Parts: sequence; C-alpha cells; structure tokens
Amino acid sequence: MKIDAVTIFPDYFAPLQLSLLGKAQERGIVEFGIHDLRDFTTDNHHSVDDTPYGGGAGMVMKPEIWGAALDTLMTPQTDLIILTPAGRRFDQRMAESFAGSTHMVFACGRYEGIDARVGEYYASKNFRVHEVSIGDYVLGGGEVASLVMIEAITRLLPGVLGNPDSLVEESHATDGFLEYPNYTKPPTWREIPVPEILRSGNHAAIATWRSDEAAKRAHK
Ligand code: 6GU
Repeated sequence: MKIDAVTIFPDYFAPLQLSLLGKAQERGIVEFGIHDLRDFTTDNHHSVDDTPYGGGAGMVMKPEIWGAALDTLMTPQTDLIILTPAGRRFDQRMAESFAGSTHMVFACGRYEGIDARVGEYYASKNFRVHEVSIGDYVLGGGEVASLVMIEAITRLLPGVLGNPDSLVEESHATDGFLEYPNYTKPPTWREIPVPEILRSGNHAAIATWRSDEAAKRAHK
C-alpha cells in the first residue's frame, strides 16, 4: 500500500518511522510519502489560507494550492481522505475496508478546513473521495487524525503484525464486544490475585469466563 499525506506540518508524521510502521516500511508492505503543502504555493508569502466567504472567524485553506498538490498524487486507484470533524466517523469496519486500498492520500486541513470545492471537484471527476472524522471532538488539524487512521489501517495489512492470531481474536472483539482483561506474572501483585480460573488449565471454562468478561465490557 502507498500512503501519501499532504500537510503544512510534515514533522507531525515523524512517528511513521517508529515501531510497527517503521518495520512495515522496511519490509516493503507500506510506503509513505509526506508532502509539504507550502511547496505548491506560488506567492512570495507561501500563504495557504484566506478569509471565509460569508464572514465568520478563522481562515479557510485555498483550493488552488490543494488542487495543485492533489493533482500530482491522484490516480484512478486513489482513496482520497479529507480529514474533517464533519466527516463520517472512522471505526474498525472502515479501517478494514481501507486495508484493501492500494493508494491512500490524506489531505490534512488546518484552520477552519479546506475550501469545500476541493472534495467536490475530485468527486465530480469520479475519484474516490471520503470525508472522515475520528470522533466527536475538535482537533487543531487533520495530522493526528491521519496518524490514527494510518496506524489502524496498516496494522491490518498482511505481515505487519508479528502474530496474526491477535487480528482474529480482535475481529470477534469488535463484533460489539471489547476484549476481556489480561494478566501476566506475578500471580499476585500488590495483593491483587489473577483470577483463579485463568490458572486452572480448564480451557473451556477459561473461554466462557473471557466471553462473559468481554460481554460485561461491551457498552456499544
Ligand atoms: Cl479528522 N479533524 C479535526 N480537525 N478534528 C477532528 C477530526 C478531524 N476528527 C475528530 N476531530
């Protein structure tokens, strides 16, 4: 999978080099391209935003600059993600669906967002455009939201996780059940014992206990 991100703060994406994602990149499973939106400005001040039509507070990101940047990246295979708190809510099902994409472009808006014609234009040219939010709160921009989505999506790609069993267990967990609580050694820590049943060796009883505990945690 190729993943491009367009942003005025490329440094936000430094964590992509770490941990699971850094390894996935070394293995050639995923390739990241981080692009500075200001490289596509043509004025002396490299300005990316302007005042909103209709008035109101804040600034809106200019469509010509986004168009110039995205024109260099979009292909018929691209899923263009426009990060906005007004978008469709990202969840595990959406992550699974995007894990089948071959090329994703994350357009990270700042200020009051990107001129609405940018999404409208690429959708009208039959590109796949998705306006996405990661939850009901307002962030300063789409960069952190992109990182959240990229981590959730890329860990689903074959070969990224060391132990694919965790994906199988998790898919049950996300059918509406959160996972059961986990314990490791020591058997008692600060006077709190590990539930006896987990040390019983009775695998059927353990499975039942875990499923009951997971159900208790399911509040969806
Ligand atoms: Cl995608 N962007 C911003 N700015 N805030 C958000 C968000 C996105 N998702 C939740 N809050």
